[in-house]
Amino acid sequence: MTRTQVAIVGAGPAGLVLSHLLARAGIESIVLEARSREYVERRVRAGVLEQGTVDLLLSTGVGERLQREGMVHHGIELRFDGEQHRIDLTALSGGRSITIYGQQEVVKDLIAARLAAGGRIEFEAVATAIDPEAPLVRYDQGGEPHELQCDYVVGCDGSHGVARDALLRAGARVYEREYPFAWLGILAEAPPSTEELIYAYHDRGFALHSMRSPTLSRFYLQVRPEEQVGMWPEERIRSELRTRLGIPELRHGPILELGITPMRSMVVEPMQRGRLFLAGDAAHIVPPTGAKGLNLAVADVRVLAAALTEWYATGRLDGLAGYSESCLRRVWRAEHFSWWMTAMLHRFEDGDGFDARLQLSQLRYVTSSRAAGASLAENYVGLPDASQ
Ligand code: RFL
Ligand code: PHB
Repeated sequence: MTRTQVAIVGAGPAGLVLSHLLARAGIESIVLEARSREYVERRVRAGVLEQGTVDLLLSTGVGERLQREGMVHHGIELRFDGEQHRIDLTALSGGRSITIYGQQEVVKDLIAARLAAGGRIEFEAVATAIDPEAPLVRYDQGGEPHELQCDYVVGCDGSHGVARDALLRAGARVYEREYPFAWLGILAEAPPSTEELIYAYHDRGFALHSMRSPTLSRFYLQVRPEEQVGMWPEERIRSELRTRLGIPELRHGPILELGITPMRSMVVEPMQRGRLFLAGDAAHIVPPTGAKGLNLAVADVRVLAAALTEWYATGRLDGLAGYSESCLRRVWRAEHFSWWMTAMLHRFEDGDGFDARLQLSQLRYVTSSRAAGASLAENYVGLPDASQ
């Protein structure tokens, strides 16, 4: 049996940023992570960091490599019906921008910083049960059962972890939607064929051209949810990307990673009961079209770290009591934006073409009206708290 102040389940961006912020405030935590360090450092996921996320990492001393290697982008491109349009994010959002820097790089930087500061992350430690009353976390590591006692438990273990179920058993409820498609994610050793991200609406389905570095391209293709990666040989992927993105001369190279992700929306309300809190994907999932998931995870733990710091310093509970309400405003704004981007850019089963005509009309509107473009831009770069 071990004891700490805050038990954190999950070493993704939510758990690691929380542990980092708490340590800076002098609060002790232990992070339990089901997978190995190598596995979490290699897991390819998100790539778009909002300015607020970047600012937090920089101002708390874990942004040195991010500042050196991250690619600052001031716009994105929308392609549809043979047309190309740039959304000038910076001009339309009052000077904000996004940074392209792989999620696994953020995770690597945070793990290195925590371990260098003497922080404790237990890898290959699988949480099996959470008692929100005690509170404590039971976990298995090295074939042995263990118990971690604490003042608070924070579930940062994603939507398939144990914390969400513990909160639902304690009376929280879940709101969910599934979409009738998935994304095939492709990481290729090829220089990007574009300077800025391209979101393409096409008769054959949505496609996205993103990147990780000057030599690594990241692509996504809309596929049916039941499809398997084996149905996508390299030549089929390349041909589909060329067609949907409208780039006949698309640069290609060896495919390093391939995976299929179903698309869904999910919110748990409230995000807290007693001494158990949820943060990040454990509490909410957005379809990745709005690039919001990682940014929401960081926004949650920023609020939680401030509330826990207040509690340990003064014994005041206001911050902790307001955690869920404060996070859910941002979460539902991001849920709406992600659903809206998804609905605008993907092909749906659409008998007479009514939906497609609505989508094209919406795309023409956001690319020709300054007001509509500004709405997309300010949501994409991240809204200030006062607007949510
Ligand atoms: P994570 O990163 O899933 O971390 C959860 C951790 O918990 C561990 N775990 C457990 N540990 C101990 N015991 C258990 N019982 C456990 N069960 C699970 C897991 O091993 C894992 O290490 O959640 P977190 O920290 O909340 O972070 C959320 C983000 O990872 C997620 O929202 C983003 O990746 C979503 N996302 C994107 N977000 C963005 O902001 N911008 C993007 O451009 C973006 N693109 C994406 C994405 C997600 C994608 N996929 C694969 C879902 C693109 C894709 C394709
Ligand atoms: C990515 O680079 O992985 C990425 C970019 C934009 C999105 C989703 C994912 O909307």
